[in-house]
Amino acid sequence: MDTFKRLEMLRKFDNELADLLEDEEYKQRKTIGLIASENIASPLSTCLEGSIFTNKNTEGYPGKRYVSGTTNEDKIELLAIERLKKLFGCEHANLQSGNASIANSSVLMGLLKPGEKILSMSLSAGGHLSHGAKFNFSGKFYNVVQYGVSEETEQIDISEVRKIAIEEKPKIIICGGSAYPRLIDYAAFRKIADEVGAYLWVDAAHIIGLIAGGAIPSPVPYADVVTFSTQKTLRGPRGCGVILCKEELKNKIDRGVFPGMQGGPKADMIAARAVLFKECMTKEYSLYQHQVVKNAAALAEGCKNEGLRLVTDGTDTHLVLVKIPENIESGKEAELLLESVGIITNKNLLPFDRLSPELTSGIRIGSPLMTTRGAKEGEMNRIGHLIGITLKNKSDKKVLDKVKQEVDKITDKYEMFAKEWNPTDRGTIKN
Ligand code: DSN
Repeated sequence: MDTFKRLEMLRKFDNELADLLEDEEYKQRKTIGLIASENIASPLSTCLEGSIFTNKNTEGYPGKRYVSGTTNEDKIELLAIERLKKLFGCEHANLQSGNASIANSSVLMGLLKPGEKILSMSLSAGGHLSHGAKFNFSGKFYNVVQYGVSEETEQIDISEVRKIAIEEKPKIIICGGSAYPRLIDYAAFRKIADEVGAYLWVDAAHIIGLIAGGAIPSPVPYADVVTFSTQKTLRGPRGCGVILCKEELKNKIDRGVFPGMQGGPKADMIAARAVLFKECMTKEYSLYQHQVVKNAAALAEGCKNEGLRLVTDGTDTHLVLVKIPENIESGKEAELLLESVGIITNKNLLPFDRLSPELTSGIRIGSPLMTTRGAKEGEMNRIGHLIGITLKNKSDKKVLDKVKQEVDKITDKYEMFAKEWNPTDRGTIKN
């Protein structure tokens, strides 16, 4: 149902919520969205999210449900799994988890006993809280050792990872996370995992769309397990955690998800992802993902030309980590200042950060959402400049007003989902 029809129905019953829906639609349209984990969900998948499939209980797996009447839902789940296998060349896939943190917890539940050892990247180096942060399920129930990045290059030091792995003999090694802008050497991680007899798990939540579109290399040939969410670069709706794994781990992984971590999955969520995976195989999708990478490089260049310093001095992906300049006290101040001119970012810990996670010394920005709206390198470069101008002139109302006017003009130029990325508009669906 489109926003207009939803609004019409809501207005008859709940004005408060109708106002908020209307305001959200306006806000998303009139701001430059740069949060690296956000995107605009594909209309093909949102037409199934919240559809009639939401009425159906499907506890269990296709052919082994604990309820009856699941014929269509079985077909859809099997189709989604087949599409995942084709898209990523994996041996097995599970897409029942309600989100990627549940998928990540299910991997631990399926492969490890409580107290066994995890080796993962620390949060400040770009890891994720579900990889063993002390306040998360993973940190409370498992024995966690972590690696960071080199102080000099701000990138993973693979010899340091090997040293820790040999000393600590983890049962599982995790790479990938939420704030690492560079490519990861999966072959080197595989070698270390084999040397110490550990599973290799790649959390590809941020970069999975780039992988699906062939814009960066895939971890699937190297990893025992790959997990991801569907709302980031993949460009699906929020929610749904996917686990890809080797055939030999199928039963452990499936049991880790159900009954290990959750009960019945959402059938409408699975249906929406099934069509999304088909969309991921189109030419438009691949072009989009290559554009995301080019746009992130242009955004990084724009920031650098304004004198801003970047973690690792750039990016290989969709994501850029900006160090706040000296006149700004924290990432939090930068985030609020940028929001005041209509540029949406998030404060982010940097490697070796001296500030708390509530303040931070950096902001994280990314190109997926504005690329979905249709922006190309020239616009992204300009947006990088606007970030620099805003941060450098935090007390100059005239300058900030001018930036705001430019943000208005930029956002007016674009639809929420550019026609060029929609395979049904272009009529070129393959397969
Ligand atoms: N992992 C968090 C992020 O990267 O923003 C939430 O999805």
